Amino acid sequence: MKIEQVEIREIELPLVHFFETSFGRTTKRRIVLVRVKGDGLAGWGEVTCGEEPFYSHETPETAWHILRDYLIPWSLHRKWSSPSELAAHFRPIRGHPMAKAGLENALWDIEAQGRGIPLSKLVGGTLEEIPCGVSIGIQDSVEELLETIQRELEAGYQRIKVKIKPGWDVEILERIRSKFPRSALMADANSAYTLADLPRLKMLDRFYLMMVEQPLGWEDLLDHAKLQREISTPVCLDESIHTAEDARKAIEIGACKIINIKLGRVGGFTEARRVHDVCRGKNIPVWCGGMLESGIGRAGNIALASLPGFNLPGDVSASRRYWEQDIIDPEVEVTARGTIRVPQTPGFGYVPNLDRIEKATVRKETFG
Ligand code: OSB
Ligand code: MG
Repeated sequence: MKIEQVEIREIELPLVHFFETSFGRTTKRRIVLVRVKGDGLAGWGEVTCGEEPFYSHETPETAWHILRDYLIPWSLHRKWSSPSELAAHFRPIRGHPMAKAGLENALWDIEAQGRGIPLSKLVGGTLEEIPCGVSIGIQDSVEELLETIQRELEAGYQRIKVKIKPGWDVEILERIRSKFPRSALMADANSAYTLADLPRLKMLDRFYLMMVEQPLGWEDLLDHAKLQREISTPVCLDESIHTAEDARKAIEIGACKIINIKLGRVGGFTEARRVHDVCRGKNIPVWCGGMLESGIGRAGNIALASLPGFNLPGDVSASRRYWEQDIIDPEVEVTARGTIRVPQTPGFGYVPNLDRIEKATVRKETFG
């Protein structure tokens, strides 16, 4: 496949409800989309970074810079025999996995279209339906949180994830457990604690959570291993796992019992599949995380979550939880049993709504 043209654009999409984590509140997403033309086809990818360098160092601005000045010049007008070659070619550029994933994943879309098969099949997916959970941000009050949980459980979602931070943790979980004693529940701290909080973190064991996600430092493995020895709740790593090598090391030292795989955080499908394979070989369950993606990134997540090792419900949920109107047709919908059907049409399986994308665009640059 030859890359003939690359277009990057930034779109702005307001969230239907704000999303708050230990690092802050988001009300409107700024999303960089990548469209690649090659072999007479067009493929799409999404850069999943946050607006601010709080989840990771990447922002729409850094992604734009790295795409424009490195990734696009390094790949344009060249021939690639597989999208995986791109990941290897980009290796000298340190970091910036989300910018890399935006471009690489567009190539996977083209490759799937060219072969006339769904993206999920191309990347090795086997599930036809993926189990879904929801990630619920910090709310203005516990009552609002409890109402939201109730609504999502009624919609059929198979597990609830709530965000925690010091001051919004044990008391909140107590309230949730007294109202929903039997629901599959987990908590994500987005690195809001340190080992000095060990007494507090030990209290989490009272709530028989499926797991606690990324309680400690965003690049830490060692302290997570120390913590895991002190608590019975399984530790799941998100922020700390950037590569398959990170996953191997984390598992080896006992830093986690579960891993959240995000396409952007690990740099695209090539590395995401490697992380999946390492975990599968060690019997470590994985699930697909989310980054408040538009339909384009969401479609990639659905394909990833169809791989055989994804045996826990992920954070991939319906478009309508995020957007008034998504930028793909049809929108992503969730069945009453809390699953998403993996699309079976060639490519990423949904149609980008060019009209809506154009209306949301705030800047655009074309290369080649
Ligand atoms: O830590 O998983 C996270 C959103 C933005 C940044 C980090 C995270 C999240 C989520 C939301 O939990 C997942 C989603 O619904 O897309
Ligand atoms: Mg997380």
